Amino acid sequence: MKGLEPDRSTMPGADTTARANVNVALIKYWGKRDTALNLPSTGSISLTLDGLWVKASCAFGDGSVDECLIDGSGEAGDDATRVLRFVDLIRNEAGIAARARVNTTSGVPKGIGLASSAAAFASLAVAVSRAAGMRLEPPALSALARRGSGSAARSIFGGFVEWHRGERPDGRDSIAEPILPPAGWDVRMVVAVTSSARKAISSSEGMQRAASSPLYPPWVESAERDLAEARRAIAARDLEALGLVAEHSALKMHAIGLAARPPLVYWLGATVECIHRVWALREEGTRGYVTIDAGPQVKVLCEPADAPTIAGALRDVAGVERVLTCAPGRGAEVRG
Ligand code: 2P0
Repeated sequence: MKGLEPDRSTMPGADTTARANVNVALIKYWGKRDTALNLPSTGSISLTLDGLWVKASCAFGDGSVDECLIDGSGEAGDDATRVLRFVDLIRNEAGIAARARVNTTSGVPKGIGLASSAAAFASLAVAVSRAAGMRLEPPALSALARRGSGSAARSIFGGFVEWHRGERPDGRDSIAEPILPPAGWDVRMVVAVTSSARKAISSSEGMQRAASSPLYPPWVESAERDLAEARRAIAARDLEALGLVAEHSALKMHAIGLAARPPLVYWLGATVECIHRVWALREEGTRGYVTIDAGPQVKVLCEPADAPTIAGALRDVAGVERVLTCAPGRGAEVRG
């Protein structure tokens, strides 16, 4: 990968810690043009959120095997396999052979559609590449994080972020870039958790299933229009314009699943109730706009002043377990 210069000041063996926040897509990534490289069929636009983070530490040493601790557990499993495959990729890029000790701690509930994999692979990209002696600029870190989990490409940056589809088969141009820093537009994302159960269908599997839907080609064809509308709305700090196109992108993504074979429905009853509650508030003048990812949680984009009203209304919906309110967050960073 271009730009991967060895960092002479960070010798292999040093322990490096990095932290990254989750992001929520306003214009969704749903489907891949290359599954091995996590190259998306369309671009996407997201908001990185404060307070929902994953921390990763890595050191390379002379152990005989790689070690991976996830939230204090060293058990082998799908998550550890995925992390160690990512470590392997970076080790190859760095041209080293040493074994890795990796430790991740999550401040986000995993596997419930709160984008923990985005924060995990963004923090791992930073920590593991530095521990391996590389010093990568943010665009190269974004391309690297994407290999772990597509949406992780966006969590390298804070605030509003666009991840470009790219045209190249090798994915070098499929990287994210910041649109507005966290302080550029103070909005809130209210998150209603309707289930803490791990989802049955992963995003990767959901995206494969989406390809069988007759609504998939129109999704790809309409992506550029949605992206342009969102870019314009962000530049103008126009909450209504951004909210309406974000809501449209999310509902269109879930409509693909309804029409897929076999069908895919991530929503629960409480998910639908939350949508109606937000729309009812909007009729009364409290502006909130819904987005939903690969799970049953409902996220609502709004002005800071309206967040308490929206959070209170969602807390009252039967089936809502808890409600969080997040401000725009920072990009991935090295922590001492
Ligand atoms: C997004 N999602 O844009 C979309 C919307 C979920 C719904 O990116 O297979 O965990 O690792 O590239 O990044 C979640 O998918 O999937 C996701 P992989 P990822 O945020």
